[in-house]
Amino acid sequence: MTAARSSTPTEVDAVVVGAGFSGLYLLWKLRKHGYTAVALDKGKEVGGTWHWNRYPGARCDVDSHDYSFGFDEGLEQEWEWSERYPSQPELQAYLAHVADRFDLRRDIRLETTVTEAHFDDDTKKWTVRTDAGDTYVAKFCLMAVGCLSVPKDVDVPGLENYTGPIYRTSSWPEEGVDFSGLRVAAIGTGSSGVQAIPEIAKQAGQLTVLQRTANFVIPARNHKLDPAYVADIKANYRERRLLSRSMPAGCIRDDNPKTAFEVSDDERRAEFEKRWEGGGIAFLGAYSDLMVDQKANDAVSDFIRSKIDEIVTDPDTADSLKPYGYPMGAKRPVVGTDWYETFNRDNVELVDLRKKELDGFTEKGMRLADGTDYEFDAIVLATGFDAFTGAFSTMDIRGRQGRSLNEAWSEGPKTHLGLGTAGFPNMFIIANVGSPSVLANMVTAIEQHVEWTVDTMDYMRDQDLETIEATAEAQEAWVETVEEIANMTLWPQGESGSWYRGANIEGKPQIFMPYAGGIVLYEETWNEVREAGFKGFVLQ
Ligand code: N01
Repeated sequence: MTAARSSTPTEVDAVVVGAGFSGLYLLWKLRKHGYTAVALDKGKEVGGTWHWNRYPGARCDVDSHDYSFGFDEGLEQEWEWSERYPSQPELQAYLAHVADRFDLRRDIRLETTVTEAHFDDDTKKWTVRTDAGDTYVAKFCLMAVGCLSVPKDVDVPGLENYTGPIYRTSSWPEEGVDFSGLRVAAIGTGSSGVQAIPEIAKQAGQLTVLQRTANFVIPARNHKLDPAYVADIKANYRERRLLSRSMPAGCIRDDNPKTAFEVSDDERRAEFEKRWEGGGIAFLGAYSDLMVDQKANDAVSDFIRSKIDEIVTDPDTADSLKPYGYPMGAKRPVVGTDWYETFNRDNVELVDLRKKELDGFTEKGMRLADGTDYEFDAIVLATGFDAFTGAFSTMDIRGRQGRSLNEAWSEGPKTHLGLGTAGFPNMFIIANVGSPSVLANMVTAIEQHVEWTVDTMDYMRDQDLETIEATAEAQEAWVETVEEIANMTLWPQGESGSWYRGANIEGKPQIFMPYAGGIVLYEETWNEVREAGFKGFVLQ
């Protein structure tokens, strides 16, 4: 607990919780529209997810020029992305540059964790308190908290017995870690583990990878950007942004309109090969039915398994690395560099926890159920997040009549369009549960929400309205819509426990949280709601 900074409440129009992509854009937009605002963030620097997840190899898997703000032409033109996919240091530098360039820092309080946000039924205002002892009073409470900001508790048996250093990808030491010559264990083979493990393997003396569920890993094929390519993008940036907004994924992807079985086996294989060579998430656009038709999904899954056989020299290891039991894409597809190749290294061992049970961690390492002992000099955890709702549940958020959000969401998070929730007036949620968020280019999804939020605030100001609040009926209907759309796809399937539906956290209510209809349909829905006088919201 930090010492109290001020006891007198500061009154602003809006409190923004978070200073990552959403928080920064909100601050910029709010200021431009004449609102006073403050953004509160627990990090030492702006950047949100890109501040915390600074493990070796951390990188986005959306093209740099699309995973960036489109609100200012000067910013677009002056910023130089150096690689196809932006690395964490480059993204962190970009977001710091945005904060400086637009003088946003004067309204940002870093190393400040929001502990509570309470709505007052009489004043119709939110009181937001922080661990720094500050109190803010605001008409609007804007949740720019990110979908993956609370690391998942580690449920590895006996980890507390281990006395060596434990590093988490989600809060990597700023000074980095030197693994040279060390015996290292890595747990977790999702996007974070798949990026960190090949980098750690290059340094460590011996690396033991503990894998529970194998993932479908597509090669990234990251590379330096050609100046002529960049010049072309910059010359036509507006068109590119508009095109991105017209694509369901919120970024430009060469999606094939054909279905997987309307072509010959040879043509299908050639398409998969071409996309495997091209790298990245565009692989998912090989056929339009990969995420809706099990047979099409089996075809692409078999293709990836055949690639694993081609790359990994030891057949047992190859077998362990092959994912089964869920459709490709039902868990967030993973994009990696040298992931499968890493298991051909002499200093890397894969322990398949499906075949070799872990008895538990010991003071110096771990013991498998067959009695094999391992000693490690360090353990790396890449074990995921309490996604979407995690950041909300760490704060004491209370709406009308002091009702807590945790209680309101005890059966799972319910929102109308992902923007607001019944009983919590003037609390807007940015690109999180109930909206395209993680199933689209996050930056495009954030831009949509920030624009709609501030437009709504403008409307309320013009009409002299005090509150906006989702109705319980509208949010029940929206939760159903989100579920129905997800059920048209293969996303909700699979025994793998995806964080999309909270299945990676024991006891968490399982509902499919992101909206799977894409940003275009989503925008159409918002436009209809808006034109019908904010249907499903009560304004007064
Ligand atoms: O987390 P995850 P992540 N024993 O939940 C394993 C984004 N992201 O941080 O599948 C053993 O995906 C768990 O195993 P299992 C992206 O959206 C993007 O890697 O539960 N293993 C799994 O392998 C991504 O989806 C980028 O069986 C245990 C892993 O830990 C999201 O963040 C980069 C375990 C967790 O994987 C989250 O990715 C990084 C246990 N007790 C992240 N508990 C890019 O843009 C958990 N696991 C490229």
